[in-house]
Amino acid sequence: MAHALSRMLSRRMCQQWTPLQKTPGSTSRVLRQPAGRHAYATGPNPRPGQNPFKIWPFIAITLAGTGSYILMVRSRTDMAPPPPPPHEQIAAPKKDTPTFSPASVTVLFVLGGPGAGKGTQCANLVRDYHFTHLSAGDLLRAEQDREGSEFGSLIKEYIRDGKIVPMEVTVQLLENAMTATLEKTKGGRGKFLIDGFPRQMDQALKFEESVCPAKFVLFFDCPEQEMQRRLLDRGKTSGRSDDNAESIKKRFKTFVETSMPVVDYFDGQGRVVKVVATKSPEQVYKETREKLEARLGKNF
Ligand code: UP5
Ligand code: MG
Repeated sequence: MAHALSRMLSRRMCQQWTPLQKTPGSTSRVLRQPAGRHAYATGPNPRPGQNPFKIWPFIAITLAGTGSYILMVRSRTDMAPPPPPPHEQIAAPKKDTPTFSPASVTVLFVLGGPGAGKGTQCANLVRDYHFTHLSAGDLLRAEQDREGSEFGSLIKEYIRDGKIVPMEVTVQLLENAMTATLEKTKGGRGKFLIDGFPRQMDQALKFEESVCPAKFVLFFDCPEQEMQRRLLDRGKTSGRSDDNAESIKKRFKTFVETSMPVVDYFDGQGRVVKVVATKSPEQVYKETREKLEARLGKNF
């Protein structure tokens, strides 16, 4: 196209060009172009059959114009706001009332540091009291391994670094799991242990506002040294990407800085049942049952 354009331009220029003439009556000498030579041509005379016009200036102008246009379009694209990250795109619309009513659905949050024994004690409560156990960590690991998940690599990175996965993902996974469980029960009644969640204040507020208010938090209190011993021991066989010294250190930091304020928040509302988690699993369970019965009655 550039070639055709330059040919057309050079043809037009040929028609318009008039060789310099000596001005009649003028005394000054006018530089006369040799025959067949353009006024602005600087190179040697063209050979016969050779196009005497320089087409490069026109090509340069055309290219410069095209380049500026591309730059202008690009700068406008750069100015457009970037699309929100995928996890924000799945955020459920803000709701005025929670999906599940606490009148028909009982939710206990189960919190405690990494390795405090949350999963171990939840298994006992499921066996004896028919709770449905939903571990946020397990749901995230399942989503991470699900083929085709758009959050797989994001979850993998967050868990390895002991960071808290963006709450939109976790809240949605929990709500989906609760819905699926309740669909199977007649009358939609359910008792849930939500293990390892909420780990951050915004998660707590979001869940209670849009999914279901919790009855209280069951908190397993265990010192770091004991939790580290348990996790390193489990890490020999668990295959969990975060059961190693480096990840454990990061998990502890996140727990102290981000998750303990959640426990303190519920404690300030009189909504924490605290259990000492340093003894044997059986002893910890005994204390757990006693404290839950005291709070909920014998047949909770
Ligand atoms: N053990 C248990 N009780 C014992 C006892 N009394 N005496 C001696 N040993 C005991 O137990 C851990 C180990 O200790 C086991 O070997 C057990 O036999 C032994 P377990 O019951 O598994 O403890 P638990 O508190 O459940 O430890 P876990 O490692 O699961 O806790 P985390 O809270 O770190 O893990 P979770 O799976 O909840 O989360 C993992 C990651 O997911 C987080 O770090 C985070 O990156 C991500 N996440 C989010 O981003 N958002 C969420 O909402 C949740 C998780
Ligand atoms: Mg666990």
